Parts: sequence; structure tokens; C-alpha cells
Amino acid sequence: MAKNIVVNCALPYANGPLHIGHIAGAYLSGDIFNRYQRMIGNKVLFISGSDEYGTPIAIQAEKEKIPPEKIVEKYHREHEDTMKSLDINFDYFGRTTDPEHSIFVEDFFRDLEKKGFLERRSMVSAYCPNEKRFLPDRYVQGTCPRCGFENARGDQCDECGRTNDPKDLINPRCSICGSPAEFRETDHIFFLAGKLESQIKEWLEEKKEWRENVRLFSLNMIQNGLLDRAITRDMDWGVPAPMEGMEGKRIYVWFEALLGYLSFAKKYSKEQGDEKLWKEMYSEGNTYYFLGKDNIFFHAILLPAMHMASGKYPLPMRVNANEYLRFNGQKFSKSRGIGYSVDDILKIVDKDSLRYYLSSILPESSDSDFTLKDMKDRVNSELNGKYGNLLNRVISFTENKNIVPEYGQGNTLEEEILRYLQSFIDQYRESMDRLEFRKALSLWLEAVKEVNSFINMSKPWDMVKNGDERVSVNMWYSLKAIEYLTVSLYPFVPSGAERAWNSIHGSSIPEEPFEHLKENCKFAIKNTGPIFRKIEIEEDEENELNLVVGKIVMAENHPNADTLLHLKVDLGSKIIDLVAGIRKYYPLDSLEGKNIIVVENLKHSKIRGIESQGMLLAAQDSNGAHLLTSDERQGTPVSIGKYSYRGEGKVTIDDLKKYDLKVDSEGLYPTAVIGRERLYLMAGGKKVYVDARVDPRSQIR
Ligand code: B3M
Ligand code: ZN
Repeated sequence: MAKNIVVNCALPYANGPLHIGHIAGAYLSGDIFNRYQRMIGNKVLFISGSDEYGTPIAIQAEKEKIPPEKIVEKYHREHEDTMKSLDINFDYFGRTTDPEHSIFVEDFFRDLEKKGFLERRSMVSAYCPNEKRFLPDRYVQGTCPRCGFENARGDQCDECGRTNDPKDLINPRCSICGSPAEFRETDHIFFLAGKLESQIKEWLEEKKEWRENVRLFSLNMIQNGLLDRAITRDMDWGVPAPMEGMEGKRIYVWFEALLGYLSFAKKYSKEQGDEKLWKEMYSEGNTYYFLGKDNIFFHAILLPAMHMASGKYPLPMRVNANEYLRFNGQKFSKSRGIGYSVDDILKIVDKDSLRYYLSSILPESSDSDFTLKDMKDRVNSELNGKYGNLLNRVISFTENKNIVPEYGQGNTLEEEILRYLQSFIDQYRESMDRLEFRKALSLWLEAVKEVNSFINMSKPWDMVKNGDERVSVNMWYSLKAIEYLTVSLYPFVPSGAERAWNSIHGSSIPEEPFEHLKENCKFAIKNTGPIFRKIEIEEDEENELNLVVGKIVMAENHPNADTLLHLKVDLGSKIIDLVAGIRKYYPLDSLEGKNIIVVENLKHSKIRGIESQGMLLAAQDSNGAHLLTSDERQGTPVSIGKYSYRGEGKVTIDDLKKYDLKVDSEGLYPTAVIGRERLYLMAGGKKVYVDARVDPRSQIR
């Protein structure tokens, strides 16, 4: 019996390009599952869309002095295109700024109010007297009460990783304008989730088939109770809170965005001219959610609590969260500029190769590492080398030798390979049903190898040579084997699998391909040339900058220049002279003993009578120059990401420019570009940093 299945993917924030970490985190898994479900004959509703409200977008708009609508419009379109460019085919990709979404949310809100799940309470919240507005937790900054880090955020300290209450920060200030923050009373609507605590716990307890990273993590989070949560905010970018006396307040972005799954499904149904469709699709309760691990709380606790409270919609059947994809060992992050955006990577590889590689390293049970080299190796040796070659071999052989494949009783080898493939499909489907996609793909690769050895053992070329007419039956078995491999590859690499199918059938993959596998079908070879491309990536990028941690041991004003300083810097192995233009920004007595980052192999130059034997690095922004520094000992080498210094000889200022040294978008950590990658400067395994927060993406010189 065909089932109705809803597949929802977390709604990406419409405030920046999607990177491949997002894709591996949620969207690729969602699409694989969506395609697989359709293949086995189920009816699927596949939904996502743009998350367009929320503080980060509002603040970004202020900074860039453009209306938030402009930002979300741009990225909504972009996200839609990005998904298409990867064959991630949502039935509907909605927007939370859609007025119909607002109406849906308001209705839901009122309904919860009626059912006694909302309450107005007064609370104390951080306030910026300069900007005259309340500050969300993450926009309060101050010294961490636990580790003393000076730039801790109100919600969390990036240094010690602990969560904060903005009230506990020492010297709290507004992170937007820097004014000292005050704390004022304000009224908010609370969602009384606490009432549902034991219900949620029991429900999670039963979800034994979920991955532990979701179930145990969630249970852990509410071990000490499920708190009532404020679900309104003092801001003006969001769905208005539909309650008297709450004018000017907006519904908390998560509360509202989580309802997007439903409101988009509803909108889609309307557009399809079948207004009942979404309810039908939800009616069997088969709802799957795909998301990255930082979204677990919201989907495994908040969303089910909302649905329990309303009683109107089924609770998630499965919340599936991936861990992180790392890039050369670091977390992918659009805000930090680590890794590739989808658009960038698609300039290097085609979508089939990318989907294949990402599928093979999906961070399903632990973080996994993306590297260009690994991608190239796997795609070239597996997708292209093993499966692609297999296809090409069989197709050109059949064509060149004018063989008409024909079904017939198989010999031992032929019967064996079919039996093997049938049991492969059973195992494959078990893995797919359990959402173990990476496992399913590794089974696929094993099967490809088996089929390759089947052909090598069958030796059809010998049959042709010996005039053995069984070759047409043998080729039928080879093609059938390819059919199995092609169908099972399809959820991962849909376009490539379509081309492959077309090359053996001259048509597109049928609706229920697993049924087709059982048929003694006919083949119609259509040789269209190689199905997959080899990836060509030039390798061996090198870091020719010898960057070293240095300690200033002497600082004096340059005798012949007003803006310059003369420094002596200890590089561990030697002490060098440097001339630097930072006199305006650093009092002399603040410099001695300070650690800086030096380009050791810069061509020496005489500057107003003193030879500078290198160059120190400083970030330049609207407030002046800020030294790069590190807590590591003098002499510690500084690498650019994984690239340690490997050059020889001196570099010039022009060489330096190639690396495009810049502070990241947080204004804290220096980065440089090698090849196509922007990477952090690292010393002793830790990031080098700027000794003050600077304007995002400031140049380093
Ligand atoms: N926008 C988080 C994210 O993009 C968030 C998901 C919302 S799902 C309702 O990581
Ligand atoms: Zn402020």
C-alpha cells in the first residue's frame, strides 16, 4: 500500500549563500530520502523554504542600510536556484514573509492562547539606551563571568563555550554601538512548555529508532526540566504578536518558522488546486524532518511541544539530524568564511560528482571531513572509474559488436550475480529505510565491484571471438546488473543515473524502478558517450609565506619618521629589526613583551635609514591599525589553515597580496586565501587573532 510521506528540510536563513556544510547537514539527505520514497511508490510532499525573519537579518539590514526585505528577497531567490542546481527538488520552497504564513502563525498563536498555553509575563531584558531598544541576548557583549574572555556574547562565550545569561556578563554593552547595556522590564508572551515536560519526555523515550544524537541529546536537554519560553520579542522584523497590549512585539522567529512546514504545505496545496492535499499528506503521521545538529532542540522539543499543545497536527515521526561537515578540520561556516559556497564548488565540480562525494561522507553519526583531494580521488576512482567505466565498457562493447541483448536462462555466473543483486537491493533498502544513506551508498559501491568482476569472469569478448551465441544472453545479464546499480544510485546522483538509464533504455527511469528490476525487460542501447566526467583539480597549492610568532623586545620611535616605529623582535631563533607604521595607534610602552605575527621572508628594505628584516601584520580598519597576535611562544610557525610554510627564498609585497589577507566576518580572526580556499592563520593549533575586534573583513597589511 502506498503511503503518504511528508519530508521537511529545515528552512535556511535567507541571509547568505548556502555552503556545502548546509547541503550535507540537511538538504541532500532530505532529497535522497524524498527520491527514494517516490521510487518505492509512496506519495511524498517535499517541503522547505526561506527563514526570513529574525534578529540576524534585521541587524544585517541595519548595518548595510537597506531594508531587510531586500536581503531576504535576494537570498530566497538564490537559495531556490542553489537547490535546483543540485537537483534538490522540493515540491514547494516557501517564504516566511509570505502573508499567508503570517496568517497561519497568528491563527496557531490564538489557538494556543485559547487552549491555555500562552501567558503574558514581565521579564527583565537588556536594553541599549543609545539606540532605545531591547537587545537580543546575542547582541549583548561583555566579559565572561567564568573565564574572563572580554568578548563573550550574551547567549554564549565563544572562548569557554558555556552559555551565559546576559545579566551575568561583566560590563555588559551593546554589541552594535558599544554603549553600556541597561536592564529593563518588558512584557512578553510565554509558551507554557513546562506543562508538557513529562509528555515530551515520554514521547522521546519511545523514539528508539531515532539516532542517539537526536534522542539522547534532546532528553539530556530537558533532564532538568522543560522551561516556559518567551515567544515574543521587542523588535520590528517579524510576524506581529496578535494580542492586545502587545503592539510592536513580534513572534519569536523559531516559533514562527517551525510553522512554515505546515503553512507552506497548505500554500502548495492551494496552488495545486487541491486544498485538502496537505492534510491528507499529514494524515498518516509519516513526517520526517532533516536538519543540522544545531537545530535539534527546536525540532525534537519545541515543535512537538507546540503540536502537543495545539493537538491539531501530528508530532514528528522522525527528526533526523546530521553532525557537521568539516573543511580541512574546521567547521564549515558562512559567517566565518570557511569552506565553499555551493556556487563556488560548482565552478570546480559538476553536481553529480558533488552529490556523490557528499553522500559518501554524510556526517550521519559523527563529524566528517570534506577535502578537495578526497573528493577528486573518490569521484574519479568510484563514480567515474568503477561505475562509469563499467557502463562505458558494456555499452560500447554491445554496440561495437552489434550484440542484441536477449533474456534467456542464465549460466551459474549469471544466475549468481542476479541473486547477489537481489539481496544487495534488500540490504540497500533496509539501510535507506533506516535513513542510513551513507551505508546504502557503500553497499552500492561494493555491488559495482561485484558486477565488474562478474564481467571480467564472464569474458564476453572471448565469447565473441569464439563465435559463442550466448553472448547476447550474457550481455542481457550485464545490462540487468547495470540496471540494478543505476536504480540504486538514483537517489544519490539523480541526473547521472538518468543519463545512465537513458543509455541502456533510450528512455527515462520509470516511476517504480524497483518493480522494473524484476522484469525480463528489453534493452535499447543508446551510446551517448561517457556518462561521468573525471574531476580535474590542480593540487599542491603551497604556502610561501613564512609567518612566525614574534615577541617585541624593544620598541622606539623611528629617528627619521613621525609615523614609524623601530622594533626589535625575537623570532625564537633570532632577533630581527622591523620598521612599522603603527606609531599613531600603540603607545611605546604597550609594545614591549607583546606577541605579534611577522612575515619572516619578506624582502628586506631600508626604510628611512633602518633596514626592516621582515614585516609585522596588522589589520587596518576605520579605527586604525590593530596587530595580529597569538598566545603561542615566539618562534612558533603560523600556518594558513593546513598549509605550513613550504617555500624557499624571499617574497615581495606583491606576492603577499595574492594571499588576500583579511579578517573574517566576525572581525576577530585573520584569514588568507590559498588556491580557492580561504583559511585561518593558525599557530600551535589555535587561531591567530586580532588584538581588538575590528570591522569585518578588514584588510591585513
Ligand atoms: N533557519 C536555522 C538554520 O538555517 C533555521 C532553521 C529553521 S527551521 C524552522 O540553521
Ligand atoms: Zn547600542
